[in-house]
Amino acid sequence: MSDNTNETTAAAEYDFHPMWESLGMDVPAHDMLLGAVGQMFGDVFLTQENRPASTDYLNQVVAGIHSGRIKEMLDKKASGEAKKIVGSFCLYVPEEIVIAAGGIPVGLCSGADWATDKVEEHLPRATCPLIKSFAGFKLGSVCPYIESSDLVIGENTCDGKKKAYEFMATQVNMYTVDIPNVHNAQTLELWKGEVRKLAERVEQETGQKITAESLKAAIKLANDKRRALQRLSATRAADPAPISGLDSLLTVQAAFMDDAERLTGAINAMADECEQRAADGVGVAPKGAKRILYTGTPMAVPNWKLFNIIEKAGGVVVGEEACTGSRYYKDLVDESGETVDEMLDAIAERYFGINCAIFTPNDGRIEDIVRMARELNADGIIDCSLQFCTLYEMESFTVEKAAEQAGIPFMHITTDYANEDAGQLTTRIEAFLEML
Ligand code: BJ8
Repeated sequence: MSDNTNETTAAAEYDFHPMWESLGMDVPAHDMLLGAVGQMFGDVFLTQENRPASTDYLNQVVAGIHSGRIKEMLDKKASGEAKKIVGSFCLYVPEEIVIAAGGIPVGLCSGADWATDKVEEHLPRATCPLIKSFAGFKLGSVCPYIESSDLVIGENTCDGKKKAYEFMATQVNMYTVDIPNVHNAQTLELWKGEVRKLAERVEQETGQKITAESLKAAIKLANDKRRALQRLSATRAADPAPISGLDSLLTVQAAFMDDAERLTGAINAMADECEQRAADGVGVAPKGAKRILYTGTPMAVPNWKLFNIIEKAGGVVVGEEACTGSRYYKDLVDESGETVDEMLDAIAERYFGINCAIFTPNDGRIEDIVRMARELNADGIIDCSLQFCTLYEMESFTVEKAAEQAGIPFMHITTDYANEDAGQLTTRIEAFLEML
């Protein structure tokens, strides 16, 4: 296990341009993208006051996100330590299966507009920005994760993604998993079958059989990461909150890209520090700052817009009921299975509990929102949909009703990746915080 700090120091002295060129990327455009993200990261994250010192690890992750980390993965492949790099866009794709078959799982969701004109030659203009973004990153050749992915796994979730994957399959080596839309005993069986088919497809790609031993180790690795995230999340119930929503969001975003074992160590160090800060009454925001539970669509890197607005307006986000939040870590895979079959079933069961808005009804999500708001002592709920996301837009009415019944102030926001509405959002959020 290498030390990330050393790696990043080395990364600063290393010229990654030949690596990006070898991946077929548009290097000048990519330089521009990296420059913009670096600037944004500085403005959003490094201006926060009283951050836990252990969040320095996150700075290192961002510094190496398109450079040192990509090299690390490619080196692992070259040395035979890893067989293939496998990209995905959704929480429903089990990382345990990829790891157990010798692959490195990476998240490909993108949180910035890119090559929109090219995207609109293939996808409608009125498409959710997350979908347009991953298509744009591919068409603009600026994402080293998608360019280094040997296999990309899509999933039949929302209509936009489903249809966009038909286009993506013309661009990359793609396999799509079918996800049921209702939760019951029959659909669970269907889903277990899909998980098995996926395992076979990944094995075929990596050329490595999943064994009971490799699957057990992969389950433990992913569960350890979730346990660390659960610890960190629990510290956020304290007032003052020991860590910002921005840094918490970034921690989960990092979990889709960084080395699992190294990141788990770093998250546990953050949890240690935040437990101590909570005990000492040390916070990132003053005691009494208005506490927000975020719920809604996922926020892929570098979509930090809404959290930045909330926290710059004096609020503090204390939890995220989202795929870039609690849904990623709240449930563990049962570790008692001994055979590959038992473990694949346990994986299927765990992932079937992810409360994506494609499910109808989606009562589990509503219950989680109210439970989390109470457990984390939230003063209000901000529910956000990316523009043109019908699922989360429609479900926001149910969320609002549940918040009302629970007596928790609620606000719904629809936004995209552009900055045009930032001023208007700031005004609305300031007014919401004021009334809490
Ligand atoms: S399990 S939430 S990661 S599908 S925002 S692309 S839903 S139009 S991302 Fe998701 Fe998996 Fe569900 Fe989670 Fe479509 Fe909506 Fe866009 Fe979305």
